[in-house]
Amino acid sequence: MDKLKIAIQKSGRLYEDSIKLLKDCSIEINIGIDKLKTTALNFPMEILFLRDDDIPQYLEDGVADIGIVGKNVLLEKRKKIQIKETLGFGKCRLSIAVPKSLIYKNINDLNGKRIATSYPFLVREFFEKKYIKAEIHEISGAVEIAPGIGLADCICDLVSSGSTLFMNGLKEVETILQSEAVLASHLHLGSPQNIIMDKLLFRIRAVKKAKNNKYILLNVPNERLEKIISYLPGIKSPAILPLANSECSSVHSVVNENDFWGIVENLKALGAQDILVLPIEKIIL
Ligand code: PRT
Ligand code: ZN
Repeated sequence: MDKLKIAIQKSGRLYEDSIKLLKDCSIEINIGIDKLKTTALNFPMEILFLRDDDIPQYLEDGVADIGIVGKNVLLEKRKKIQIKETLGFGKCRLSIAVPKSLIYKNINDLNGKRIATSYPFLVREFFEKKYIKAEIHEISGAVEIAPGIGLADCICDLVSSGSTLFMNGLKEVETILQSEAVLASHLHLGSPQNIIMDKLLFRIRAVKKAKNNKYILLNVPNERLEKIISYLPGIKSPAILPLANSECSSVHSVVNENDFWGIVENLKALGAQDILVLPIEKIIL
């Protein structure tokens, strides 16, 4: 039977979320002890566990059909592969940081500096666009210690909370790239693999949409119904159900996470009562 081969990180920051994404898509997997590869129990999929840096090459070669990898790795490696979907986890930014004591006015202050990074291609591309001439030193790990040991004047590395920079006496001055995990694919998938990938993408989009939305139920005095409904989006429009108490109705709707608190405050101010908020597992439109 034809299977779709998906490459995910063997261990590290993207591992847990990648496994959870498959689980949220109702794909069951048994992870063996050696954790090199495994087969999904209820979906035509084989899972390969790899180092994240190797995933773009495997995708270009077609050893894996699709893979989950940080956009930062994917763009740095410059392989011929295609991004199919952003996944909303593994969020970080690739930034330039300088010692706190350095007075930094603008990007021209980087001219003539030595910069340590594991992302030489992206840094070079950024500097070329900004007409900055700097010396790029490629190093593979612990980039943040480079200025402290005299290896470089500044660094370019991934940042999420900023605490690593802070602990190493550095400050973030320029952001080169906003990154998150993406699902990428080989450029020339066979027809069965394409069909399976589309099925997976359909599930991933339903899961992503559900994560960004909440199901909301509220009781509304009938005389306020019209006004309150004007504040509620819903997928098509809110549902209204009569209550045993004929003076009130129950209103059901779906609200985007980003607008949620603003909408709830308005509803409350307009007289909505007993507001219940529930997570949504999947949204299929
Ligand atoms: O073993 P393998 O090669 O597979 O893994 P790895 O060690 O190369 O990568 P890993 O697991 O550290 O990261 C995998 C991916 O997670 C990255 O390619 C990014 O897409 C994403 N990601 C998200 C991050 C971070 N956030 C992150 N904060 N990757 C690394 N960091 C590091 C950063 O390099 C720095 O050392 O965390 C430190 C900064 O974190 P803060 O919170 O102190 O700012
Ligand atoms: Zn890596």
